[in-house]
Amino acid sequence: MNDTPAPYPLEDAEKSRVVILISGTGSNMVTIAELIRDELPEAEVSAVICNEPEAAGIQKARSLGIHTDIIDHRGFTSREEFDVGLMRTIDAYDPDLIVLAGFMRILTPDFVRRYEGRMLNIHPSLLPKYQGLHTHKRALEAGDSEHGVTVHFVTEVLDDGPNVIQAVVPVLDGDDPQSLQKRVQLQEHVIYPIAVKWFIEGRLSMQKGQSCLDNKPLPPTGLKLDT
Ligand code: NHR
Ligand code: GAR
Repeated sequence: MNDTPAPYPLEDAEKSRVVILISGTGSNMVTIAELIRDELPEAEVSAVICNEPEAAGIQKARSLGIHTDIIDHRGFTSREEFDVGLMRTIDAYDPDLIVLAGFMRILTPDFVRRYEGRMLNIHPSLLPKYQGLHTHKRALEAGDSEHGVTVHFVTEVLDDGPNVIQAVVPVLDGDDPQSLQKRVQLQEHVIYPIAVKWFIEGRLSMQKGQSCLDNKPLPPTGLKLDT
């Protein structure tokens, strides 16, 4: 990884390699793949890996000319076996960064430890609020006036790794989980590319369990964008 632009086009072997894990629509994957294609010549998306054979994101990755691997978790006898299969596939690409983009399987401690410090996730809430699933419904039921989305480093405990960046959105009268999700997703497509760019440029790191930008600790919320 370079923090100064190369004076000549990089050979493929010198590029930072990114592997993106998805389970569904793949809209975050597309924004990150386009960012890397258009703005980060020093990086490449080596593969998109998906655990859902029917996911719409697989075709989107192929249309972008990205290699895809499908690893259906139902073909494994346990979570551990699935994660071993996933690790083997990932390691074949020797990635510098692993991006969880709507990846819906909880990962085992052995898996997370292997990639700690180089695995990011986007979670649709203002972490530490609403870890786990159904975040939009939970924010509405709690009567929150604000909701949002967080990019964080992945650690062993679900949705608990240090925050990198957050975007806040208002909750509006008449919102349902779907309308709120749409507002949040627009911000996902803003903040995830920022975090990935920082990482590829060598500016973002996890040090002693904290997210650091240019070697300075970020606040516990991560960088906070208010919209
Ligand atoms: N794994 C670890 N160890 N740590 C994290 O922070 C992780 C993780 C795996 C995935 C993404 C995540 C989120 O952002 C993520 C973060 C799936 C579930 C879940 O309950 C929870 C959180 C996240 C992803 N999955 C069910 C399971 O049994 C399956 C649900 C389904 O298939 O729809 O794995 O919130
Ligand atoms: C995103 O909204 C992401 O925040 C959420 O899944 C969606 C995937 O959309 N992640 C989770 O809920 C993790 N538990 P996408 O496939 O279009 O990027």
